[in-house]
Amino acid sequence: MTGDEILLRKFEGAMLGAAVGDAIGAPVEGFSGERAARLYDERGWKMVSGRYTDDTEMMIGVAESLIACRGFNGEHMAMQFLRNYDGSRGYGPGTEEVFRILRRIGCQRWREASLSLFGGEGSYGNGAAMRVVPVGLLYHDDVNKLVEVSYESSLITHAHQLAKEGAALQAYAVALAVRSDTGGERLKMLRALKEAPISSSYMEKLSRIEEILRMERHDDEVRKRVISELGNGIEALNSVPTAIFSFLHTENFVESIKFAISVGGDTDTIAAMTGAISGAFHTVSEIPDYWLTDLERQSYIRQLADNLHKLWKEM
Ligand code: F2R
Ligand code: MG
Repeated sequence: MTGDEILLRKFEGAMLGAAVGDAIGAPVEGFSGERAARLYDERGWKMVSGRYTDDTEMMIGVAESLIACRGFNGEHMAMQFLRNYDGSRGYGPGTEEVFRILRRIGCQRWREASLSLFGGEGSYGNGAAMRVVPVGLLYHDDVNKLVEVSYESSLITHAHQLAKEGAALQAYAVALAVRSDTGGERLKMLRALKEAPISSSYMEKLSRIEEILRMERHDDEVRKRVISELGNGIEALNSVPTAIFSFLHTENFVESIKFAISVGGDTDTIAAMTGAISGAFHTVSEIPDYWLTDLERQSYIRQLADNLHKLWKEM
């Protein structure tokens, strides 16, 4: 396989990996880790329905807009989010409020809508990080642009610094996974992540990841420390580091998704972000057919990945 063919498989792995993680996590969102893992153990880890949620719907919007505009255009991306919006996908209340504001003031004022939320500090939810995969792919070899577009695309719905940094960290993890060779050493990736422009809150989480990774493996203890020290919540700070850990701690795509589900909580988003990093690292070839065939709109998501790869080559 040529380097370019491998790269294409990494782009497809990231986009489809995110959607697969989202669809697997959705039916067990809010469950404890034990309950979520038990449900899937009983059904041999077959998907329940293959239906994706807001995570994938918004990731599709980011990809469609980057492709149509050949790069970031805030007004267009905000319009694309509104065009794609399906209220049955389980959006966060803050994001739905931003959509109402955007409909009222117009998408040309996309920079303003998210600023009024939560008493003016903006949302620190993980809604910007969960959809950022296409940014990590398109700018995988240009970290300054990657950070800039992660922040700008976050601002459409999430103005809080922790939400924007979480998105940049997730995009950078995807980019590093794209750049790594599949036999590469994972701890190198963790060291590289520490070079990202992130505040002490995220830096502290990355140090915790390193400590937990060094533990002698006793899965229940590892899981307990992940939940209490990294988190399994809806906040970017309590979910992006958990997704990074789920990838670093495991050997292949399937195990990374199983681990992400087994921490419980915001399972669709943690598994989506894990699936994006893991799929980018291991390539689409490692995502089992029994997950891909059940996934809603899998051929369209693959086509978006292919178009992002084509755009990256033309840039
Ligand atoms: N929302 C869900 N799942 C529940 C679905 C219920 C739904 N009604 C249904 O069943 O159909 N999942 C999705 O939400 C997460 C992403 O959320 P996002 O887009 O970041 O939303 P939001 O509302 O901006 O933030 C989430 C919550 O975090 C708290 N919060 C955020 N910023 C805050 C601040 N500055 N101060 C205080 N609290 C803040 C709020 O409780 C927000 O509502 C993903 O899991 C996605 O899948
Ligand atoms: Mg969701």
